[in-house]
Amino acid sequence: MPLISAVSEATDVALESSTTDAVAAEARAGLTAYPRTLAPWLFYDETGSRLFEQITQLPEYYLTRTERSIFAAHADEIIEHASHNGHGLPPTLTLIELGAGTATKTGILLAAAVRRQGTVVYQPVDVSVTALEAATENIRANVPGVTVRCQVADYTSQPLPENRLPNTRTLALYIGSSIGNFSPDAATAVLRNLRAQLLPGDQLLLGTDLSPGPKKKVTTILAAYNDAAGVTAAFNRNILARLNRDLGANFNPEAFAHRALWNAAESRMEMHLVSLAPQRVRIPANSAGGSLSLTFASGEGIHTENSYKFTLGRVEELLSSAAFCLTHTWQDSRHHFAVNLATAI
Ligand code: AVI
Repeated sequence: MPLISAVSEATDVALESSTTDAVAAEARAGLTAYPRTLAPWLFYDETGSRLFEQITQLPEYYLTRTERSIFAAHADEIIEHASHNGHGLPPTLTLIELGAGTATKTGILLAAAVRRQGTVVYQPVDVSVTALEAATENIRANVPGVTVRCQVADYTSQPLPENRLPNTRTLALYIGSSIGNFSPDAATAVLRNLRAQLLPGDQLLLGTDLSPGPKKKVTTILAAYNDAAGVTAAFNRNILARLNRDLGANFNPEAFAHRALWNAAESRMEMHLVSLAPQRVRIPANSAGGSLSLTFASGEGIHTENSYKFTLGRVEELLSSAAFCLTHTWQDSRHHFAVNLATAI
């Protein structure tokens, strides 16, 4: 398994050109469809990843803070339950993290694993080399006893690290409610892809943002996606700026308004970019096809993201659709967020 320091420049260049091809294909498919869409993975270029880090620190964006508080309160218990097998010597956990980003919250769980078993192997998986470098640095500096083995991969389709030692069990972390950015069918497919690479008894820790309820108002959710400082608006518009940078398109991102709406029927937040005036945008010819001339009417939107919010029943249903059995759920006292532990069956 390549350590991050061994990721060569050649790998970086190959990744960059395959990413540009994927951006070109996605932009063509989404912007010529009706209604127009752009897939949310397009948010996360360098600028977008930086803006997302800022979002996680906003007063309105409760998700990251709340999940971290659940880890801080229950990390030892989570690791204890994940390690438990009811008989004999408990297995040693290896932690794999899907879409690890900079792994800022993961350190709490890794420290608990080190307390329980002395040392732990941590395998963050992410498409971003920069994010993996930051994750490695962060964990090496802050959590002694952790061996970090990075993998540059798209966890939705590519295989996960495979170097299991005897009497070890995998604890896969899929936290941050990233699962909420997939449609129900795609979420099942992502978890099935993960399940296919695990053994029975392996564990999954899944972070899910919760649906509105007696203690969680829709206005709280809306504010998280429409912050007063305008960082989420900048994050949303960056998707157009990215198409300008990567594909030479000529979007004026400021000519599109950021809209965040609650879709109660689907239990999801939606983000859109709405054209403020009639306008024409050009994308030059690229690997996906000839040049595109796009006409936007005033008020016409591009749907950029869904962020599904879950009931606990829905979490259980989703997990079982991918052959996982929900065993424990930890929530904050306001029932905003849930951290769910499930066993691969
Ligand atoms: C990464 N993902 C879980 C975030 C979310 O809340 O859906 C992305 C995001 N979109 C707007 N703000 C944050």
